[in-house]
Amino acid sequence: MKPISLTQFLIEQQREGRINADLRLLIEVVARACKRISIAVGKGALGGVLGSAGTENVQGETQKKLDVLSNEILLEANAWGGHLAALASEEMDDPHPIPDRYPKGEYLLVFDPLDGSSNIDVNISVGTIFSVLRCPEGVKNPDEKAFLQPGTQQVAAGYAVYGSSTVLVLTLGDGVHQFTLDREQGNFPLTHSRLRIPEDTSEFAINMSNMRHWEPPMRRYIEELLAGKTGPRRRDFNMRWVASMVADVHRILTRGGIFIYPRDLKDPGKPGKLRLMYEANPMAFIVEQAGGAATTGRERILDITPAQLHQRVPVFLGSKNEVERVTGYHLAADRAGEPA
Ligand code: AFP
Repeated sequence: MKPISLTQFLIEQQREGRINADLRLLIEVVARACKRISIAVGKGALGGVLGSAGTENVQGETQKKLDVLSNEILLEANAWGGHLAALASEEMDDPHPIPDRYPKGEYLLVFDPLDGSSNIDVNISVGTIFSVLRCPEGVKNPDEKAFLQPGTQQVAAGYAVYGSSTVLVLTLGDGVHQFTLDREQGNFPLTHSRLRIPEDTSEFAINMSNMRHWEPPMRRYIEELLAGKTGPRRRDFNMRWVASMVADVHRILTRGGIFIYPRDLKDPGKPGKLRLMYEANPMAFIVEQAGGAATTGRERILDITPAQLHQRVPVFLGSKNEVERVTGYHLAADRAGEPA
């Protein structure tokens, strides 16, 4: 049987009363923007888009030409449709208002236009991550405060991976679904419904080069995994680290695993590398919807009320039993009053 397309899937969701017409349009527009980004990424050196743009984003990170282009594609695609009240991007200091010449809608769109961008120039998978919130009632001109809602308030989240194929993974709060871009037809057929992350895993993803900066419970957990069959876990574990969160999370959704970017003490003022609103919240929503778990090592990511748009958090997500175990190690160390 021919798979249904993203458009058909969304129409069915609307008929079943899960989404309204504006949210359907929003997801369609984001998917179309991802298709354009996928084309730009796929051109590589031929598109003249590799390399640095010579600018820095709000986090002080050097922007790649494709970071800037992807951000522009998402802004332009979403500004005029009438479904959004405002947008916020990892690449912009402040929320982006909808220009007055366009109608405004009830949703807020938050995105990381090109995650893993340090991998662009070396032809390794990168992606786009997005999250959709409702604009608080009565707010006509949403500022940063309107966006500071816990992840439990997300009405949709998803990501695209621009890899050997382009996939779009989406949750509307009722399971996780995967669509694959058909490059000839230009549409996104549904290729996997209701993805499930196995509860147990023997695969972990972490940047081990930071080990000397980790907190003791974090070191304990990884040392136990590394000890393999002869250690307390009594089995061998394998490690993978793409350094594009989208690609690492996609692998975990496909075959299980745990992804960790812990707090480290290199820069004690920074509670982690990854951004709560652009990376951790949408991925946590997706992972929980697929039966996995997502914490900061201490609390559920989706329960955090953000204090700032560009806030960072430690991230532990994926196969439930491993996330619960390492979270348990952190909580036990806190209870015992162990110094960090
Ligand atoms: P870039 O977008 O700057 O490449 O960062 C990617 C990322 O935010 C996330 O996608 C990776 O999991 C993580 O950083 C990789 O961080 P390290 O370079 O410290 O391993």
